[in-house]
Amino acid sequence: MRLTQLSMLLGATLLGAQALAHDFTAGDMHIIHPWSRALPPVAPTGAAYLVLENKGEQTDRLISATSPIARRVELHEHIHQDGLMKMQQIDSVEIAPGAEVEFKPGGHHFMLFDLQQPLTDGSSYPMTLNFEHAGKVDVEVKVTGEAAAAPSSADHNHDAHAHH
Ligand SMILES: [Cu+2]
Repeated sequence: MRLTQLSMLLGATLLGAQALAHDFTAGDMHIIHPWSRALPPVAPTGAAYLVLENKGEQTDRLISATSPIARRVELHEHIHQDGLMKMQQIDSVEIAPGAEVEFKPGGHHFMLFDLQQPLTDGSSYPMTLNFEHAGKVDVEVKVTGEAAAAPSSADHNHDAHAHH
């Protein structure tokens, strides 16, 4: 009885993971699981993440991105400078042949400015990626609230100060 319940639970979890992972292919470029963290409706900016995999034999370059839900989308990276974590805009992201470049919190990300619709958990929105070789690729970005529960180090420091 217990085993049956467990396997049903596992099955559901696997199905859930598969539904969550979605991917897109354009030429040699494989784009895996574009996602955004859910934000309060008033948030003016958001971020998007994904994984780029170059299955071809020439270097490609992500040049820009656009989305109908944001007035402007920029490519950003995080850098450590004078002991601080800062983000800055970058012109392009190079994807070498066979390489996998992961956009993730604290690393490369798409910055969406002037959001035209809220990033609510369970919703999705279109984004167009512009590659030097693979060209324009439309992807669907899924918004998830999962990761929002993890406090950032900044929040943690703030709490620590408040209590001492
Ligand atoms: Cu940014």
